[in-house]
Amino acid sequence: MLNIILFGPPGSGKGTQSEKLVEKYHLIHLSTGDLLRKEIAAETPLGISAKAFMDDGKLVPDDVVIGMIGNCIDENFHAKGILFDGFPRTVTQAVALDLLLSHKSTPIKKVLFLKVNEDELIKRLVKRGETSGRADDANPEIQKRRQVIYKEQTLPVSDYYEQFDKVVNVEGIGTIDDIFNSLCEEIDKVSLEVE
Ligand code: B4P
Repeated sequence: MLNIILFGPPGSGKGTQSEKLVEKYHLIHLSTGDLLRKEIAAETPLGISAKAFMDDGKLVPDDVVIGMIGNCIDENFHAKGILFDGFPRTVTQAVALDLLLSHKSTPIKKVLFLKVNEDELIKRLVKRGETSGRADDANPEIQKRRQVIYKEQTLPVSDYYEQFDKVVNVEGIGTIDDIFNSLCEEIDKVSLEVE
């Protein structure tokens, strides 16, 4: 399977690029942000507990997210590959993901790290906030908190995958199409190995 992680800070364009990548490579798109927002909209018990964390700019607890992703991997085991968007966001989640995939003998092939500086991230999220209706976009203080939490809890995930030589840095500033092309170049290198 062609299993890829799209990694980067909040607002780096993971969701934007994922939509284009899954279409081109016929991958399953697993976005924990989207899955959690669906649970919230359906007012499930999981959604109700996740909402408070997300609205506050905090990460949803690992056990909740890992359980949710475990079910999705089981359901999509026969897919051509999975694009993980916004997951893993902690080293605990990364270790759990490796374990889940090792049961299926289908490891992560590459971690594509979208590099965007903090000023640009805040600019993008303020703009997204004008239309998204997301509570975590509405407040600059919450946006700053998300960037702090990213540095403390999520950035170490790239070191975790670095030890297995899986991380590739991709410039995340530029036009959406140029960034997409850079990501495709990297995926093409691994997709040849998978075929
Ligand atoms: P997510 O839904 O994953 O979203 P995100 O990090 O805010 O944004 P993303 O990087 O996808 O950026 P986008 O394409 O929208 O997370 C939301 C919350 O869910 C988390 O804070 C957390 O609470 C919870 N959560 C999710 N996963 C979790 C997990 N694994 N564990 C625990 N909690 C979890 O792009 C941003 C904006 O920039 C858009 O408006 C876009 O149009 C614009 N943009 C994109 N590319 C651009 C470009 N090249 N130039 C200019 N603008 C661009």
